[in-house]
Amino acid sequence: MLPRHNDPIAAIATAPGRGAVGIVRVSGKGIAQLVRALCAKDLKPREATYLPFKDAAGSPIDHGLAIYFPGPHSYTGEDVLELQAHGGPVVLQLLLARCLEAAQATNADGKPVLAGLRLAQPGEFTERAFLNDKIDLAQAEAIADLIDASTEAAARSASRSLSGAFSQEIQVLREALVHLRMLVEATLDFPEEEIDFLKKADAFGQLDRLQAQVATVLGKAHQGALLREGIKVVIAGQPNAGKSSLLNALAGAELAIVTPIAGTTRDKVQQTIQIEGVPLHVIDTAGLRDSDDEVERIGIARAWDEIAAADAVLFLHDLTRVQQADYAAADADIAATLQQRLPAQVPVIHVLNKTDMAEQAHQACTDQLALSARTGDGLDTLRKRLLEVAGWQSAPEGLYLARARHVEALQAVQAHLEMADEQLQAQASHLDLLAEELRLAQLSLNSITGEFSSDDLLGVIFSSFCIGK
Ligand SMILES: Nc1nc2c(ncn2[C@@H]2O[C@H](COP(=O)(O)OP(=O)(O)O)[C@@H](O)[C@H]2O)c(=O)[nH]1
Ligand SMILES: [Mg+2]
Repeated sequence: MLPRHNDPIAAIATAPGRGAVGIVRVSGKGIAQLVRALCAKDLKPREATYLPFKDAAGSPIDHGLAIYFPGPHSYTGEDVLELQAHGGPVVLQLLLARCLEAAQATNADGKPVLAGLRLAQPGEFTERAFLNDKIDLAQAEAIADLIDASTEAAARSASRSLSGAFSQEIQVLREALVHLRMLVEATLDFPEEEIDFLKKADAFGQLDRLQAQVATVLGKAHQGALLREGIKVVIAGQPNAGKSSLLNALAGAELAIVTPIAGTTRDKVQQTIQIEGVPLHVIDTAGLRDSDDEVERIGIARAWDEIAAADAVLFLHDLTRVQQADYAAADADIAATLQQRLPAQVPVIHVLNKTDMAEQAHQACTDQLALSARTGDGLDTLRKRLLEVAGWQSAPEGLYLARARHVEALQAVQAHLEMADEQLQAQASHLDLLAEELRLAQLSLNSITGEFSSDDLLGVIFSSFCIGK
């Protein structure tokens, strides 16, 4: 464990700015003396006590509630003190400074009241909770995800992950995997009987069932990751096709400027909308055409950058102009470039806009959608299509929030189990290779809940938290 994990830490736990209440939090091993120095009395564990928070000279900074949670029954698993004061930035800064100062002061035996108390890094309280086995890594991530949740569905699923629903499923997979590994490792010690022994012990069936279970969990994790991260949808097309109008219609607000003048949109405009709780980051771009205007050209280059990073592209066509030869030719050029620049798995949805102006009702073919950004006709079909493209299967009950990291780890587990399966099915099975694949599968599985995680990974995860959490 890094030495910094032993220091006592302090931080303002509430959001910066003004609020009715603000909280300063201290965590460390053996902070009872600091509690006494700050509160001028011993506090009953986990009970709120109303008292003055005094500065070194004895005059009150504020009055408020102090709560002492002796470890291990606390958020971090260490001793924790929470001071609830009025939520002004200056009051809280003074209170925080007072904690640091009181910790440095020496007591009767000439030692500091609480040696080494320092300001906490972002996420450090939660990191301690993880290191002290109060929660596993997937739950720690769920705390940040709950705080960051942008939709109700995301918040509810994060809360389910936090209470351990996701970790529980990983645990079930791990037990099945460990069982199979024990079987294979035992067989390694008795090479004569090898494969017959494994057959009798139903190793084939166990591996099959495990693969099916992993596939189910992966499916759910994928949905959970979608809820957390959403997908990036870029609207592209020629000038005046109605791209900005479509963004506005989807967002239900006038975000992008709409005019009949070609080349109005020069820089990208982005808005996150939600459909059934799934966040979609929709990006309106400059119309694609050859332009002599320097600013517009930069806008068009940016549009192509956005398109290259999209999860899905809405390619807009203006129904009032599709019959014109030069318009159709320019659309064909864009389509060709799209095909060149986009990875094969990124879907392009062709959207025929301005149905309200089209002379005859337009029959869209299967890979096309017809709508009117002006009247809103056909928008619902587009929304459904976007959810399909995102891979959203309308929320199964009990969904938990997951991260791309979890999905990748489960995919790695799946790949190792497939290789293990190949070894098992092979004419001349190499049991040592089989054992190795199962071991690697378990390492990947463990990385989700943090049974095995490098300090680097922990650094990345916890540094994205807010300070005081
Ligand atoms: N009739 C009709 N006009 C539309 C529709 N969508 C956009 N327009 C008009 O087409 C013009 C260009 O729209 P805009 O959204 O700025 O196109 P962009 O250049 O692709 O962003 C504006 O005059 C819009 O009012 C539609 O669905 N029906
Ligand atoms: Mg525009």
